[in-house]
Amino acid sequence: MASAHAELYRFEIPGTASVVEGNGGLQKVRVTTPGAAGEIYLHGAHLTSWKPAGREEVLFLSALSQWELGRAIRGGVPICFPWFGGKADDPKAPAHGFVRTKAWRIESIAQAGDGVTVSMFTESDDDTKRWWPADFRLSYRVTFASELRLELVVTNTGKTSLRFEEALHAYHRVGNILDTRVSGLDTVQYIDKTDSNRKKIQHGEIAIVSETDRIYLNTIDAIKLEDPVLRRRTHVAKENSRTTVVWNPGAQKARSLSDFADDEWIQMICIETSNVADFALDLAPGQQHEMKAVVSVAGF
Ligand code: TA6
Repeated sequence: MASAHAELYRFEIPGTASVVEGNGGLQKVRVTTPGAAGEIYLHGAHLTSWKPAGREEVLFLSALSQWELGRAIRGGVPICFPWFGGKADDPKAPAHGFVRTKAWRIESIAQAGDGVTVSMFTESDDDTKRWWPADFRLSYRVTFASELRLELVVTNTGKTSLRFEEALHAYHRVGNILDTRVSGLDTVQYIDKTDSNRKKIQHGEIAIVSETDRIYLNTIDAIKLEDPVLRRRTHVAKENSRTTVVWNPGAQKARSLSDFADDEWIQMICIETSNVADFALDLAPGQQHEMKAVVSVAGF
């Protein structure tokens, strides 16, 4: 065990980035820089905290989240890959794919302007091939600074083309979802997963009053969250992503989630930079695809 820890400690930057034991004994990288503080677990390369300097926590984390191997953390930014939601041809397969419950490894930790970039990776192995026969490598670069930059790079290391879905399933913390408004998707077509996957058109801003589960299609635009309770505007820009998922469980579904308190639906909204559904991606052997999200916040 000591050698494993030594393997991790060599990445530390004294006074800036340390590898520590987090919840449930799971290891995480804790970052403290002039631009921001934050943390990311090696379990699922799961980002769980980003606090820009002088501001409150931006990400939501459920008080009832489980912290154990084989279980996804509830909140932060789960990585969905290589499928989104249930696996179409295998109801027993884990929801949102298998990388959010996989042990990732640290590739590097490096200072980047007023922040720090933590890079992690994971690769196909016998376990992943139980569910999906492809050879792949995932690299995930998270830059904790006055803005949060997320870059997910998929490499096809096999000899045949692969088709995959991907999502950065980001849980944003809000003061009260009933007062929060989401803009940037006006006139965009979406799949309404609460209404038999019917395709509809968004008119104006999104207001959330009950379960909302929508895949917005063929949209490359930034999303804006206006939170009058926390007096905060959040901006989510993206690159190489053609879909955006918006999700809030509402009161009824919240009660059915064992790792989510009944009243927590009021304090969160998922804005998911993604390539899913009609916009799943094909990658030729040896090719790479990089999806990027950039989150910034301002007060008002
Ligand atoms: O992104 C929205 C969604 O697909 C919802 O349908 C809901 O299932 C949510 O993800 C959470 O999924 P999880 O498997 O993390 O409970």
